[in-house]
Amino acid sequence: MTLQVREISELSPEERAAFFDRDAGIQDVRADVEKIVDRVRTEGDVAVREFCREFDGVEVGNLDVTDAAERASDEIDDDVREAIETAAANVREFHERQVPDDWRDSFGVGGAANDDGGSGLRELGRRFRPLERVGVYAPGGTAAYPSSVLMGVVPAKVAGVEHLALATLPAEELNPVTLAAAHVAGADAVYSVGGAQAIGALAYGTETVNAVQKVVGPGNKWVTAAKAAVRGDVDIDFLAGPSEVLVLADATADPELIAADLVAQAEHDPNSSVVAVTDDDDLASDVAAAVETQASNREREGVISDALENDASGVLHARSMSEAVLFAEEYAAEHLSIQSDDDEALLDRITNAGSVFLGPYTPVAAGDYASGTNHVLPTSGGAKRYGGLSVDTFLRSTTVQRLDRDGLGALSETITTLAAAEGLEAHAESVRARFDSASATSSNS
Ligand code: HSO
Ligand code: ZN
Repeated sequence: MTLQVREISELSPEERAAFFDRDAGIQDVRADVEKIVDRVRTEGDVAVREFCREFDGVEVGNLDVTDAAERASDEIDDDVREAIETAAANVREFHERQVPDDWRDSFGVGGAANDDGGSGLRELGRRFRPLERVGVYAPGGTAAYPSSVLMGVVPAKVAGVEHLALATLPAEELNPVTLAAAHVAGADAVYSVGGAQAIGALAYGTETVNAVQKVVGPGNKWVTAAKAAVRGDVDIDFLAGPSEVLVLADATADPELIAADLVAQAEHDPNSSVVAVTDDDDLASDVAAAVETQASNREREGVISDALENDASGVLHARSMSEAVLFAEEYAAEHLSIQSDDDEALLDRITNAGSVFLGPYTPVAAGDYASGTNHVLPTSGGAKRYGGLSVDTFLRSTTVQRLDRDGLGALSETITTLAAAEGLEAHAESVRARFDSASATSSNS
């Protein structure tokens, strides 16, 4: 496998589009997935068991394996348990910083545009309350990701979610490391079910599985299509596709380290995309060469080479760092690594990225596992519109207000004029009533 360095300015419109039109690839399974989800909704556990048998070749015994998760953390190797605990602690610490405080403040009585300094009260605020019931999906088969369990469960528990259910695909045996991660992270229930049927079970509930208000977490295209199918009946985080990374680098960067990060994310999935963009000719060819050498020595060489051959992967040469930044902005990568001795200045010019990694000692794998940031991030250009999993994902906000007589008086004309303009007389009347009725005039509060 040889990696060609390409000039950004010489890419054809189709080649450019291939970089930017990445998607979760769920179209071809959508119709089948809708049928699965529908049968789980109407038939419950029976359908869940049937689909686990049919699609995953697994005979599910007990669907509820919460007890097994409790035991698992005693059964795994000490060093793995300690690594889970360290990672969980760092993820918890970072997400605790995100918990917003409720607040209430007094604003000027006439409104922001018309503050006459009067004495009336216009008190406004916001409060945040956790969702009560959330489901986290974690792949648990051959590609089991205990780290994704931590990334879903820990922030939800930090937000205050009372009942956190984890669904994970049973392979021949449940992955003990995934189960232990669920326990360490604080999951309240663990269900042994994967695939689209797991999402249906979490969304609608079955005899065994409690229905949740929101389903989050990454999965294969069946899982992602199922999240698309239940969206609306329950909330979801977002539709995530295969992992991606874009490295923005200049002549000061180390090509071996860039290549290492590209190969690392390429080992996730044959459809992963990995890109390096630089204004330096020599660095571009050194990165391409280093990727080839490193990729050929890896256990997951097959997956890696498929990902490298993806139309949305490659080493690109830009005529300037400005051109490179524009490309990165359009790409809107899940992970953006900036390798330059002027990285903060480049970061200032970036808006679209799920998670940013600065400097030679900050590999993407640090965020994947243990530094504390979340690794459930927007792929496929989603970073142009939303961010990754955070404490906010598990909260709903409510606004609160109180006006007094003078406060409402200062706003009454604005309200009644707009109400009249909308033809909503009763709205206007509800304001006037405060000043007409005897009870309202008896007090000023
Ligand atoms: N890079 C993946 C997360 C992951 N990496 C899990 C290793 N394990 C998506 O951000
Ligand atoms: Zn990764």
